[in-house]
Formats: sequence, C-alpha cells, structure tokens
Amino acid sequence: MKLIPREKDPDNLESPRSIFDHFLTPQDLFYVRNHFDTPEIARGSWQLLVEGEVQRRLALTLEDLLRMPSERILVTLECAGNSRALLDEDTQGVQWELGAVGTAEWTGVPLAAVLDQAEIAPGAVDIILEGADRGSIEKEPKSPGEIPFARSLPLAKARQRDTLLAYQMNGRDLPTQHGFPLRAIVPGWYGMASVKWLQRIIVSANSFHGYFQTLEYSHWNDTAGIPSLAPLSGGEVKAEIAFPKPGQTVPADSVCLVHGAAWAGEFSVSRVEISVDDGATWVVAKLIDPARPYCWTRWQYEWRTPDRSCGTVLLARAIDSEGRAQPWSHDKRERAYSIHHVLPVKVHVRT
Ligand SMILES: Nc1nc2c(c(=O)[nH]1)N[C@H]1C(S)=C(S)[C@@H](COP(=O)(O)O)O[C@H]1N2
Ligand SMILES: [Mo]
Repeated sequence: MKLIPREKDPDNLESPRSIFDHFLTPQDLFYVRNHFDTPEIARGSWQLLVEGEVQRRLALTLEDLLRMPSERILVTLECAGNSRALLDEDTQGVQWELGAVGTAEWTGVPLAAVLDQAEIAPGAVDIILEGADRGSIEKEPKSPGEIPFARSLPLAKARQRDTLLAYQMNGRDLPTQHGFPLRAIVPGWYGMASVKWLQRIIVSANSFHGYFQTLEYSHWNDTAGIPSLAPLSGGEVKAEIAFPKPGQTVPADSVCLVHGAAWAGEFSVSRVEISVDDGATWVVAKLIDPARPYCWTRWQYEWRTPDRSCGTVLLARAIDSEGRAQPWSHDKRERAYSIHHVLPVKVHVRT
C-alpha cells in the first residue's frame, strides 16, 4: 500500500511525501477522502439527473457527456482538513499531516454547458451537487438518518468556465475511489466542493444548508461584527516543506536540498520565502513549476548547512498573486479547517 491509511470504513488515505517529486500526482498516490462507503456504479446504467429550477430536466448518460466539447485543466485539490494533525490542539476529524493534497489534469465538460442545456430559471441561486454515496453519521453532530454527500455552489462559481464535470484524471478514466464515472472539479476551492460520483444536480431557488456545508466544512465569518457560519469555499495560500522531515538529521557543512510545494486556491503563488534559522533571516526559494492559478508550484532551496552540530527550525512562507501571505498562527474562526499558517520543521545538524 503506497498510501498512508488515516481512517478505515470508509477509507481515508494520505499521500506519501514522494508526491512532491512530481508535478502531476499519479492516480495511485493521490489522497482519498471519503465520508461514506464507495458506491459501486455501473457505467451502462449510470445517469446524471439535472432538475429543480430548470426549463428542461435532463438525464444524461456518460456518452451524452462525452459527445459535448471538453476542457482540460490542471488543478490542485487540497482537503480543507489537511495538516490538522499539526495543530496545537486536539481536534476531531481525520488527522491528516501534509498529504491530503495532490495535483492532476482533469478532463470534462464545463458545468455551465450542462446548466445551459437545462435552461436554468431566473430565480436560481444555488447549484446542489449530489454524490451517489450515502450513509448515516452516528457521531455528534448526527445526521437525520441517511444522507448523501452533497455540496452546493453559488451560481457564479457554477457558471465559471473552469468548473468542470470531470470524467478523466491524468488522461485516464476516473478511478472508482476518485469518483467514477463523473465528479465535479471546482478549481481553487477546498476539496469538499469537488463532489465525486455525481448523480444529481439540483438547481435551487434557495441557498442550500446541507450537512457538509454547515455542521462540517464551514467556518466563522463576520456579519456586522457577529460571527456567522458560512460554507468553506476558496483555498488559502500555503507552502509545505516536504523535505527535510521534522526531527530529521542532516549532515553539517553540506548542501541540503530543502523542497516542497506551495499553492494559493484560486490564485497563483508569486513567491516562497525560506528561513533556516527559525525566522531570523529569510531567502527566496526557486520556483520549479510555472506559477498558475489553481495549481501548486514546487519550490526548492539549496541550504548550506552550518559547520557544527546544532538544532534549527526551518520555515517556508508563501505569498500569492493577490499579495496574501501565510499567517503565523491558525485562526480559530476557521475551526479545524483551512490550516495554512507557517509550519515549523525542527531538524538536527550533525558533523
Ligand atoms: N461524493 C463524495 N464526494 C466527495 C467526498 C465524499 O466523501 N463523497 N469527499 C470530498 C472531500 S472532503 C475531498 S477533500 C475530495 C477528495 O477527493 P479525492 O478523494 O479524489 O482525493 O472529495 C470531495 N468529494
Ligand atoms: Mo476534504
């Protein structure tokens, strides 16, 4: 097993650090985040229903979708709970370290093209995406019996040309665990928006308040100074140090290649700064991949290590095309999600 199991029944599997050696994450190394058992879907009988506030209800087969003009897009998916295990406090939820993230090239049909075919009514505000997986959540807060995994997108994001109904990942059919035969790809948003095993799209005249955007995957916003829960959406700017690992010993007086990746949700990474002395001084890392919106950029820095044995702390801080920089600490309003503050990596230098 190349993936690291974090939870069983259903499987939640983390990617190993070797994913940072490639720009595109191979299918069998791509992290898996499931809330319910994986549904078995037969290609032949599967249909995508489009209903609700539409002039024309649709039932599309995979062949119908394959006949429509397709788009390809590079997108990094990061689970909103990635790095939760590195928070100071104990938290509920899957204890991800660095590897609930990966990058793939996705092929599919713009969601907008399907919505156009269905002719959405003027009063539509929310597009609900429903997966074929379902179950009952027995831990608090409990669900009211069986519920499907479902998330909604505001009309503007649903209509963006880059929001896809994807049937391919890295040029091959979607693997079962990544949503075969069809999943949403919502570029720049945390992974929970990219609903797998899509079976129904409901165009709604009201904003949706389903389990996975209220009780889970929500954060505190301010409305006139009053905290108010809102669904998580776009991703934050973040850099991860893949190597060296925390606690690792590196040789003194030699060149240590510090490397990792950085990403910035809907924006692109403009700079990654590195400190090898716990924040006293900073240098700019070299970006290995072109900076693109929605996508990670791998970076590296050749560190000339001290000539004596010592301990030190490595830090990486990314800044994006909007000028957003990683914060120094986790904001409690984000609950146990959107963990993107600067994460220290303690290492030992030995002669
Ligand atoms: N139907 C369905 N879609 C889903 C989920 C799920 O449990 N069921 N998990 C979501 C979450 S939280 C994430 S982070 C991504 C993970 O996608 P992956 O398993 O292909 O990496 O899928 C999202 N889509
Ligand atoms: Mo997630």
